[in-house]
Amino acid sequence: EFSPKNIIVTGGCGFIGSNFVRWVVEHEPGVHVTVLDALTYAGRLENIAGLPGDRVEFVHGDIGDADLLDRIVPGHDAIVHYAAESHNDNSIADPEPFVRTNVVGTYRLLEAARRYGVRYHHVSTDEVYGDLALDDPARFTEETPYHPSSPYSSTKASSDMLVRAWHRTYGVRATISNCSNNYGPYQHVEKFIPRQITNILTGVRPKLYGDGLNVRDWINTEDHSSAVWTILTRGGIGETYLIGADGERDNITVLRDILRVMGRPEDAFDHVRDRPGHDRRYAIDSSKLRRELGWAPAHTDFESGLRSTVEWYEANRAWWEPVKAATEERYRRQGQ
Ligand code: NAD
Ligand code: TDX
Repeated sequence: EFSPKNIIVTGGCGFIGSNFVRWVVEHEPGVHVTVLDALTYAGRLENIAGLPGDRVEFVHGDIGDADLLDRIVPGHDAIVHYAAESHNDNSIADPEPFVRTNVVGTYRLLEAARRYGVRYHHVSTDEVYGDLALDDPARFTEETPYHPSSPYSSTKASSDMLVRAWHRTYGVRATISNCSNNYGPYQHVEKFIPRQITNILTGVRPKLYGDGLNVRDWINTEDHSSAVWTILTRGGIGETYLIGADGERDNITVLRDILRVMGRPEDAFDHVRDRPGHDRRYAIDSSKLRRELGWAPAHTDFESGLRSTVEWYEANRAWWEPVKAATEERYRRQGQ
């Protein structure tokens, strides 16, 4: 077992990265975290506010800054790489930052891991596998061929390929995880679940793309964090693990769940323009991770997870209200 004491978490001020930072502080008392984050529109220092200063240090910077990496990487045992441009709709409107951060940024981090002999864990997505048909009984496994659809997923697929090559060619001690759709607190209001919750809270009708039959495989962020820690400490070097919690649901069902939890009629939403190239279905078979590393999700009751997520957005209006109007205005211009 690998027991890192000093880790760098890139993107630690975003939705999932900040959950991982809080998870490590809570569960691994001997570990110090350096958060490296550029604080883009998606990164907020308040996402890691209140954590003890002797456990978490914040460095404001870009993963693409090789000189900065030369200054901060030495002395760390591991890099856990979450930083990315993460939203499909943004990647369709303007792919350039996705190539810069997801591809070139990952390249810079891999080079730093190679120079300083640091263990590297790469956080990726199930979207690299493309999509499945609604009536296909198959789920993604570690052997599924890559077939990304969007600018976002193609840049994540590219970054996974770089990791594999840097492991095989240069011996970088790397692992990769590909996780399904996350939900929970601190998720940006551009994403499906928080967008609809905050629409309802601001008197706007929820917006469903296309027919709403697209299926996503939902996992609570807490379970993603415990899985990444498991892979970082016990995963086989050079291995890939799929992370998922058997949470397949179509979008219209999720939306009706949100409306019901929030006491609204189940048909109080609008159908809007579909996402170009919209993936039909994602589904994860996470049996390798469960069988080989003994991981299991702890938050498998989607309805109760959704309820606490709704409560978090109700109780934390000051967190999302400042960015809500501009996010909706961007969608409105796209007919969504
Ligand atoms: P997010 O958009 O909420 O956060 C991204 C974070 O990265 C932000 O704090 C941002 O400031 C930072 N960042 C962006 N560009 C940077 C750069 N060049 N240098 C340094 N920091 C930078 O994203 P998220 O939803 O938390 O996703 C985190 C990771 O998990 C991503 O790699 C994403 O591909 C992956 N992932 C997400 C999901 C999901 O459902 N959201 C599922 C599977 C995998
Ligand atoms: O307003 C909306 N209406 C709607 O119907 C939005 C924002 C989305 N949708 C649909 C599109 C998708 O089928 O809901 C589904 C989920 O959409 P997103 O929240 O944008 O997530 P998705 O595109 O599935 O990608 C997410 O999961 C995989 C993350 O954003 C990625 O970072 C991750 O890799």
